[in-house]
Amino acid sequence: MPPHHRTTGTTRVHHTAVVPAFRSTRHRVRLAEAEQDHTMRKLTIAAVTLGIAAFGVAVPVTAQAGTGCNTNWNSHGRDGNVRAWSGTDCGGTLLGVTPGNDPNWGDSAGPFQGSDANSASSVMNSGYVGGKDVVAFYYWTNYDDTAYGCLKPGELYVDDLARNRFTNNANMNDNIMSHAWVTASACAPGSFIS
Ligand SMILES: [Ca+2]
Ligand SMILES: [Ca+2]
Repeated sequence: MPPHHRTTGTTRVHHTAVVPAFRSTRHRVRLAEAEQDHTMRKLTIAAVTLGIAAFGVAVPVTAQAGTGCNTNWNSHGRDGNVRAWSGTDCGGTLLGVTPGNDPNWGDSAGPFQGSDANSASSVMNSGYVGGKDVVAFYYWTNYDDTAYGCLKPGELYVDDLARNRFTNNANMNDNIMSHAWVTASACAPGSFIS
């Protein structure tokens, strides 16, 4: 028997006083339940939102590990080469692939030619580790060391060169004219790109 029926003997006034109080309690319980449901929904929504936010954040954070460069890396792994692309995230045109050097990305010889100069927006170092395993990218031709940026093999790749500057402070995007394999010790502190 519901508790409000255990009012036998009490006055009508008391009874009517108890019932609204009881209803009120039930109502509060329902409200509390509804509130809990609502809270749960909000938590669920918050979790979903957080998930989306985390995903959204994860992309830029691992943008250095962009999907294009990541996919390209996985297709060959460490194969002894340096690569450069006209677009960001190892996209656009693959300008060149080589285990060697090229003193002029704008001439008609070697792995990089013609319009390859001043065009690269992403680069990859999948060279073998040890010795001259760092790729120095130069602002000028002929490995002019007044302006360069060094990419370590452990960095794997730079998916957007616009984040980096040569040692002369020029932005590296669409500005590389030559490259050479060098030792890490040949690169100045602060010249490493990522
Ligand atoms: Ca470009
Ligand atoms: Ca060349």
